[in-house]
Amino acid sequence: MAGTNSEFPIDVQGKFKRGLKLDPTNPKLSAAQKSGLQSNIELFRDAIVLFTATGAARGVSGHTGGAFDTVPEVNILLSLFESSSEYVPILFDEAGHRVATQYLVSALEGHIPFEQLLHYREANSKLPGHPELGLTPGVKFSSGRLGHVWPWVNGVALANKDKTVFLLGSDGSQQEGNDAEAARLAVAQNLNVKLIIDDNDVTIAGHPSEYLKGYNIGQTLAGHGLKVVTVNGENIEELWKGFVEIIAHKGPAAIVCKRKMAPGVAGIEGSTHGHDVIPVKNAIAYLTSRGYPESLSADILNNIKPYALPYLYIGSTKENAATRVQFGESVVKVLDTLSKEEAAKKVMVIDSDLEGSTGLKVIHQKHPEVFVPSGIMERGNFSAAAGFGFDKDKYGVFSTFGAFLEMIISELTMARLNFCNVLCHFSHSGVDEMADNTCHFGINHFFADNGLADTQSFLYWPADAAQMDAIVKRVFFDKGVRFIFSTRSKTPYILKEDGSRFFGDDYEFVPGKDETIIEGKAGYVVAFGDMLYRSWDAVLRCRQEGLDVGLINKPTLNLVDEQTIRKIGASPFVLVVESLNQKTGLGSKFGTWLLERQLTPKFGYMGTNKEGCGGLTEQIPHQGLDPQCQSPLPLLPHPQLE
Ligand SMILES: Cc1ncc(C[n+]2csc(CCOP(=O)(O)OP(=O)(O)O)c2C)c(N)n1
Repeated sequence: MAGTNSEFPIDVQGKFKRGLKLDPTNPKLSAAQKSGLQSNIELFRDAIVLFTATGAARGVSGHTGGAFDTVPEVNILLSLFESSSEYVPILFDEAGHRVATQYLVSALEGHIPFEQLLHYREANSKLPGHPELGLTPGVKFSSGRLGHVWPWVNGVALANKDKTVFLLGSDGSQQEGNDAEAARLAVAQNLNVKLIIDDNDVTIAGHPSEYLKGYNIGQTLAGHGLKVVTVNGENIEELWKGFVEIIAHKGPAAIVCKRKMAPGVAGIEGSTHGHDVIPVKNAIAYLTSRGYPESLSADILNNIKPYALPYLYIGSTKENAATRVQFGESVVKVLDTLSKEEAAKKVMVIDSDLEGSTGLKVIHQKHPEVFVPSGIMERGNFSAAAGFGFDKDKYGVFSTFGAFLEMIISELTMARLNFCNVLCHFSHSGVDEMADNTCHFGINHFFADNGLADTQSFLYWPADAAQMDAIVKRVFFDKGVRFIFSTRSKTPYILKEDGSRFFGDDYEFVPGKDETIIEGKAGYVVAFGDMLYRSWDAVLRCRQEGLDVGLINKPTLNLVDEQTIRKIGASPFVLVVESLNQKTGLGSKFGTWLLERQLTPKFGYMGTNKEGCGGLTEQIPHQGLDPQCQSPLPLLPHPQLE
C-alpha cells in the first residue's frame, strides 16, 4: 500500500519502552534508563520526521524542527509522569506549532490510530497546525499564539498547589512580553512551575542572536528570580541532571536547553528551514540514514499529492497574486521616491519575525535604511512604530498576522490618543488557506476601529494585488493609524464586464468610497478583500440565471459611503459577504447603518462562523463562503434573507 492509506510503518507502540521509572532525587541515570530514554528519543524523532513530512508532501506545510528538538525533554517528562502522581501530567507547550508532539503522544496513548498521523494537517483530519482542545482526541490543551501559555499555566499551578507543572518553552515564545509578566507572578507567588526551554537560536525569520542582540533567556529568567540551569539539550545525562535540580528547587525554575535546530537532520539542522516542515527529500534521506529501507518513507511521501479545489471563477483572471507580498513591493515603490537619507528620517518599518510571510522582506532587502528586524513582540513593536510616528512628519510601519491584531488593541488606543502615524499591515487575514487553523484566524479586525465617534480610523482591505498597490500609494503618508489587510492566499485580479482589469492603470483609490462593480435591480451583495472575486462569480452566475443582482466592493471597511448605502438600501435586498467573524465583522454593523437611515431592504450577512477544518483551500467552503457551496443561486437562499 502506498500514500496515506498505508499502515504507519514505524512500530512506535511496539518499540516504545514503558516503565522507565525515573527518580528525581538521583542525578545519575542508570545504564538501562539512559539506553531506554535514548531509544525512545530516536523512535519519537523518526516518527515526527515521517509524519510531519506528509504535510510538506500535501503542500500544507507544518513544523518539524521544534517538535523534533524537544523530544528528549518530552520523553523524560513522560517517564516522570509514569513514575509519580506529583506532577500535572500534561505536556503543556507554549509553542503550539510543535503540535506534532501532542499528536504523537495522543496516538501512543491510544486516543487516535497511528495511521491518522499520516493525515497531518490535512483538511478535516482533526490534526490541524496547532493543538485545539476538544477537536483532537487526546489533545489536552489549546496553544498557538506565542506568549499566551505561560501566564495561563501559572493559573494551572495556582489551582494545583500540591503538584508541579511543567511547561515546554521556546526561545521564540520567550520573547513575548507576556512571558516576562508570567515570570514575575511565578516568582512572587513561588509557583511550582518548571520550564524546559528549547533555546535553538532559530525562529521563523532568522536567528535571535543576530536580530535580537542582547536577548539572553537564562539571564532574563534569573533576573526575574527563577532558578535557571543551562544544559546541552542533546546530552541526556546533563539534561536529566537539570531536571533533578529544578525539581528539587521549591518554586519556579527553568532549564535552558542549548541545541541546534533539528540536530542531526541534514539539510535543515541549525537553519530557519528547520522551523517549518522538513522537505520530503530530506525526510527520506534522514529516515534512510537511520537504517529504514528507503521505500518505507518514499512509498508514502512520494505518493501524496497536494490537493487544490478545482474551480474556475468568472469575473476574475486565472492569474493569481499575493496581496501580502504586494504590500511590501508597494511600500518599496513609495520609498523609491525618497532619497535614502530622507527615507531613513521619515519612515521606520519594524518586523515581528515574519518578514518573509507578511511581505516586508523586500523592504528589508531594498531599503535597509528604514528597516528594523525585531522579535516576536507584537505589542512592543507596534508601540515602537507608533512612537516613531509621534512626530507629525514621521511614519511607522508595523506588520504581523491578522490574528495578532487582537493583541495590540490597548496599545492602539494609546497610539491614537498620541496622534501617532502608523501604517499597520495585517497579512493572513480572514481564514483562507489557514492550515494553522482557528488560533491563527484573523477575523476580528473591527476591534481596530475602537476609537470614539469623534475620531476616524481607516480599515482597508484590497480585493487584489493591483488594488493593494493603489491603496498603499494613496494612504502611505496619511496621518493617524491606518490598517491594511491581506490574505495568506493569493487572489485573482478582478475584471470588469468587458474583460479589462477593474483596478487597471487608470484606477485611483479614494478612501471611504465604495465601488460599484456592477449595478443591479434585484438587490446588492456587498463584499471586500478575498470575498470580492468569489461574490463576483456568484453574482455573475445569478445574472446568467436572469436575476439582476448588483455587487459593491467596500475596500474601506468601517466608513459609511452615504451615496452607496442609500442606493443599495433602497433596493430589495442587501447581503454582506465577508471572511471576517460574522459576529464582529462588517455584517454586524451594516444592518444598523441601514436602519439609522430608515433603509429597510431584506438584509443578510455571512462571514466566518465556526472553528476551522485545517487544510488550505477547504477553509472557505467549510465556512459556507464559497459560491460553489451553494446552488443553484449561490448566495440568495441564505436563511437570513428568507
Ligand atoms: C503571538 C504570535 N506571534 C507570532 C506567531 C507566529 N510564529 C509562529 S512560530 C514563530 C517562531 C517561533 O520560534 P520558536 O518558538 O523558537 O520555535 P522553533 O523555531 O524553535 O520551532 C512565530 C513568529 C505566533 N504563532 N504567535
